[in-house]
This record gives sequence, C-alpha cells and structure tokens, in this order.
Amino acid sequence: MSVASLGKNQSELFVRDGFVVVSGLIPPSTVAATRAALLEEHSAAAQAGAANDAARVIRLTQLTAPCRTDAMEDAAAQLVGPRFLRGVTYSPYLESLGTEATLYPGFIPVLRDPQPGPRAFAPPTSYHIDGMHRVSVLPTSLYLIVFVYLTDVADYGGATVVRPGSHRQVYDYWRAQATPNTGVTPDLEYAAPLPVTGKAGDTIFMHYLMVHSGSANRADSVRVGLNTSVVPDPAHSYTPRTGAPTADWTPLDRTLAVAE
Ligand SMILES: O=C(O)CCC(=O)C(=O)O
Repeated sequence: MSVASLGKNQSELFVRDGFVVVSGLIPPSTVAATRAALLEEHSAAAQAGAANDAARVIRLTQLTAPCRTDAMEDAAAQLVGPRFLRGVTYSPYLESLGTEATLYPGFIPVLRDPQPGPRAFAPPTSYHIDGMHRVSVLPTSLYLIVFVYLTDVADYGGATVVRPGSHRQVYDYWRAQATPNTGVTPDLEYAAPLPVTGKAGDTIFMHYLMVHSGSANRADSVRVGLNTSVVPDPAHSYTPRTGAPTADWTPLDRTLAVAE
C-alpha cells in the first residue's frame, strides 16, 4: 500500500480541532476481513455468554494487528514526528480490566450493539481524556489516540464524539495550574459535541489531550470500531517548541508551542 501523505489542510485541522479523519490507510480487503472476523467472534461470544475479560481482548488484538498498516504509521509520523513505537498500543481500557500497562500489537476492538431509540444523535452526558491517570501536560505516555471504523458510521450510529479544540483548552488550563491533572477531565466551556461520521476504513487521529466519548448506536447493525494509541519512544522525551514556527515543526509541536 502506498505511503499516505497528509494534506496541508489535514495537518491544519489537527492543529486547530485536535483530531483529523484520514481515509485510505488500510486496504479494503483487510477492513472487510477484520470486520468479518470480529463480528463472528462477537456473535459467538454473545451466544456463549463469554465475559469481556482481558484474556479475550488480548486475543482479539491479534486479529486486528493487520489494520495497523505502514501507511497508518506514516500518517502518525507526519502528525507527531518519528519518535514513537510502531505497531503497538498502550490501552487504558485493558489496564482497567486488570492488565499491566503493557504494550500490545494492533488495536482494541470496540463493538457497539444497536440500542433502542430514535434514529438521531444522542449527545453523551460524560466525556473523558484517555488514560487520565497517566496523562501529563506534555506527552509522556501517549501522543495520539487512534480510532478506526470498520463499518460505515452515521452520527446516530455509535459515532465517536469529540469536543473540537479541547486539546488546546486542556493544555492551557493545565499549564496554568500549580498541580495539573488531578485525574479528572477538566470541566471547561468546550465546543459543542461533534459526532465524527465516517466510512469503513476511516481512521481518526486524536491529540492525546482530546476530550471525547463514545455514543449510543441507534442504527440497526453493530458498529465495529478499533482503538489504538501512538506511544512516545521512551528513549526520547518531548520538549515543547518555542519561538516562531519553522518548517520542521510537526502539527503536534504546533499544538504544544509555548511563548519564549
Ligand atoms: O468507541 C468509541 O467511539 C469511543 C470510545 C472511547 O471513548 C474510548 O475508548 O476512549
């Protein structure tokens, strides 16, 4: 698959809004095969009444690994630079199921069954920043949160919901605090919730400080999604840029720039 190049507009959207949707990073045959395998497992697990425990989720990460393509890594590198660990995810969700904070290949599947209710977007009532107990003002444990849709997703169909611009609000807010990040997503005047619609195969790259949520699936089929992260290479700590931006600044650098 050819190496994707993000357009200037996509980089600008990431800087301004804190997220960007990129198409064409996963071959359609891989999207279809992974979706089919996950739906088959989902239906078998429902019939067997299988618990959604860590062992099951870890097994499923193996099924999803082909979706983390070189093109996806290259797109991530265009957003945050090359100093991240390719192919692996740190998952706050798996950690919440009792695993160590280990790195896993690929993605965590996030399947949402249809729920009764009107076919209309129902804004979530609570929002979060992923991995709050690890996230710090500067990127130490996460650079990007990444979601992939393996089904077409309408606004009412279990879309991921973002608060555009919240990455900058949280960054500015925490930088002004004596003891930033008390483990709670700050309650700020965020922009209206935006359900991110997309086609099967679309990838949503999100800034690590993005305030977001899942939402109810009011469509009539299962929403198949994947969640991974782009994790900094621990050998290289991140230093924010100062001064006037130059051509070598990444979009991430631009979101974290500080005055001299
Ligand atoms: O499944 C989604 O669309 C979002 C889920 C979510 O917010 C998360 O995994 O952090």
